Amino acid sequence: MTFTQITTTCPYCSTGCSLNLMVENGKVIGTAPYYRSPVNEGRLCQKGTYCHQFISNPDRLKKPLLRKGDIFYETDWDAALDFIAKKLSSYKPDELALLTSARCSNEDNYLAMKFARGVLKTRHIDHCARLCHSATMVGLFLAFGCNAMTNSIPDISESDCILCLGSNTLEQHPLVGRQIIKARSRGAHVITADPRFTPTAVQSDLFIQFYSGSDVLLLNSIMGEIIRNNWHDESFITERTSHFEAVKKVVLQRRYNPEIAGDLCGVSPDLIRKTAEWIGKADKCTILYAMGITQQTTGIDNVKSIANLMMLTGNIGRPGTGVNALRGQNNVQGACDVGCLPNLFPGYKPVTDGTAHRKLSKLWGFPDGICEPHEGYDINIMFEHLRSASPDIKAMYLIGENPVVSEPNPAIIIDGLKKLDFLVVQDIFFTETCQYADVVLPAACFAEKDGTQTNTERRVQRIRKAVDPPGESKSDYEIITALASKMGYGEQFKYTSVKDIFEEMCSVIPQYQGMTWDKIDKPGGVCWPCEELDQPGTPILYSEHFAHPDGKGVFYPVEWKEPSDLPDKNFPFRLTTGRLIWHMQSGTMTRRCKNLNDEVHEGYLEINPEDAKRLKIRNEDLITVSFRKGSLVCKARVIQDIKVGTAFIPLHFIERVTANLALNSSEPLPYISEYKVAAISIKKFQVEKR
Ligand SMILES: Nc1nc2c(c(=O)[nH]1)N[C@H]1C(S)=C(S)[C@@H](COP(=O)(O)OP(=O)(O)OC[C@H]3O[C@@H](n4cnc5c(=O)[nH]c(N)nc54)[C@H](O)[C@@H]3O)O[C@H]1N2
Ligand SMILES: Nc1nc2c(c(=O)[nH]1)N[C@H]1C(S)=C(S)[C@@H](COP(=O)(O)OP(=O)(O)OC[C@H]3O[C@@H](n4cnc5c(=O)[nH]c(N)nc54)[C@H](O)[C@@H]3O)O[C@H]1N2
Ligand code: SF4
Ligand SMILES: [Mo]
Repeated sequence: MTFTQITTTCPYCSTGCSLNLMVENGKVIGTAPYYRSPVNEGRLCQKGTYCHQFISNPDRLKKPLLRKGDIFYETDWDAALDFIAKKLSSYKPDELALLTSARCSNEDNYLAMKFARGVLKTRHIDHCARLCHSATMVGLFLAFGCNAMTNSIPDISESDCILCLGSNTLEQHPLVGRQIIKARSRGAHVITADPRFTPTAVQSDLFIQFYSGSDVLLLNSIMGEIIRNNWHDESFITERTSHFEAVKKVVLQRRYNPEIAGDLCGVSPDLIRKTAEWIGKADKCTILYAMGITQQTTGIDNVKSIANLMMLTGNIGRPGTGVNALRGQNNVQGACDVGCLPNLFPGYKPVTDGTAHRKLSKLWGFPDGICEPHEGYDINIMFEHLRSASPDIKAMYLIGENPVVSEPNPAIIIDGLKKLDFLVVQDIFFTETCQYADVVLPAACFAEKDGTQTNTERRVQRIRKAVDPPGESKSDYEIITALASKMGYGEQFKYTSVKDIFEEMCSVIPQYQGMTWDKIDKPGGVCWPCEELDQPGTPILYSEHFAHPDGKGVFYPVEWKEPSDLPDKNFPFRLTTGRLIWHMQSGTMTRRCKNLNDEVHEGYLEINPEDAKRLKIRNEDLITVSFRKGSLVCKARVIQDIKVGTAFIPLHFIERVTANLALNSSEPLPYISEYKVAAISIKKFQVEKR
């Protein structure tokens, strides 16, 4: 019997906790704490603790599958890759689209990006960051010149005042949540603003239970109060920022007075005043935000407004301060860094930047050049185009994405996937999306490959191979390399190890240029920017200047706009969707972990007892939920924690597919879907009589 422990990074959320995988006779049998990471210091949440259960789940894909009619047949790699190579070579570059995965390593993503732009020569590459933090990418870039989380996870415990706005940190980033508790035990004030009384709200000193979609109203009101009381940081504003006067003018308007704004938000004006006082008087205040802010049609405005508040109070560039936009998936930060975006090359260089285009072309050495220097389609536009009668996208290659469950309108997505002439899906399980593929390729999971991933605080850390992949499955970077070779580009994908890929990747990302394999191999890895070999990395951004050419942060005046799908007489409730601590996204992995699935295994709708009583609905009753565009049936969970007039459905269960039917896409610029506000009606389910 052999027994080993391999240290690696958790495959679920962007917190990036380190853990040990316990390996017995070539099988991962459990996890054990790894104490030397500054991120989690040995602690794990439930998902990390039980991650071994999906690794060895018998449902794992083990062989490539080829569709014939309605049936999939197992095939070998040679036959599958020959077929894919032949098909993909038959399309023009602009007819091809590729989605990479925020669940995969940096090296997987970098190679998939190089494959798309160099081999397929397509501009159409994207991944799920679009559904998640695209509002942050635009909003923080405008305000600060760079869109990353400003401070580090351990740093949060040094704050004197923490505002959790649209982040259920204790459930969705539990080991970031631990830092909130640490700060609070030192005496810090914690404020949570959320329509639901979440586990994060439980850990707070002040809870603002406001209506979803009223964030700008709340933030402007807080800023007005801070300015009226002279709690703003004049020297920071003068020395480090521009355009403050425009914001001052907006937030001092009468409509943002705590009385008026409070009424519209559904909260008492005293709560707004208290929040303003705590933030205004704190020496070090930090804000944590996530999907409650970004997944609205006004997402960019919300983000700009957050940036305004933190610049107004001088809470940028010091320990315990900052705008901490908590990323979602384990490697969504990395997938963006390496350039899996339709408008940006590695290191956030615009694809239209001639110098960046020439540099990449030269380094990669494709004799027939790379993709055109124009922006490609993002994931939403790809699917939008697939709605037309004869779509311009003919073939898609999806790596570790499950759009049938995750995108806002599954009927449209399924219809679009069916219209494709050719679809490849590369996953570790046979997902809802695989059903529409022509070829399904079996990928190795995080425990079966080496590489790096980048967490929410820009920390690049190692993942390490603990066991062999099941059956004939291969790591994503190996599959891409083999396919590139079949398509005649073996030379451009000649790597002897993952370290080779890492080194090439670092050479094209300025923020990673000072990293080496040895440097990131140590506990806690390295936070970017790390531009010089002798530099240790940068946990806190903007300590001296912002990333704009003039070094200044920019204030943007923002007026509150109503959400696009507000309740009315026929649809009187506001529905919001979100997550549970037990499950991850479309649930492909966590629903296969017994200990997690035993806790919650089906979807439901949360409703306040007051509303339930009026509708004569009891806990566990079946109910019909109707949207403007569809309906679904699920159980009711009658619970005090949700605001009267509001309802919540967790997104991890297939029931959500119908829930997503109702949700509106998208504001034009980042094109994000409004997953957080939709008008619904609720009634007790009745079997229709014939
Ligand atoms: N357990 C678990 N953890 C996860 C994930 C998971 O699936 N499961 N997914 C990961 C991913 S990809 C992401 S993006 C993150 C998301 O992390 P979070 O954004 O923290 O998660 P959500 O539950 O989507 O939404 C956060 C909160 O926003 C609130 N909210 C709803 N509407 C509004 C509003 O209008 N304004 C405000 N201010 N708040 C509102 C919701 O009630 C909810 O409590 O989590 C990551 N971590
Ligand atoms: N209603 C509603 N819908 C939402 C949201 C919401 O708040 N409400 N949130 C949105 C957000 S923030 C996000 S990020 C998206 C997420 O959307 P998706 O990215 O589609 O969600 P996941 O379920 O994480 O899908 C990832 C897939 O990767 C696979 N995978 C895991 N590891 C590997 C690997 O190593 N290799 C390969 N090839 N595959 C792997 C998993 O099995 C899974 O099928 O969902 C969005 N959808
Ligand atoms: S907090 Fe996130 S990274 Fe840490 S163990 Fe839980 S799911 Fe994994
Ligand atoms: Mo996300």
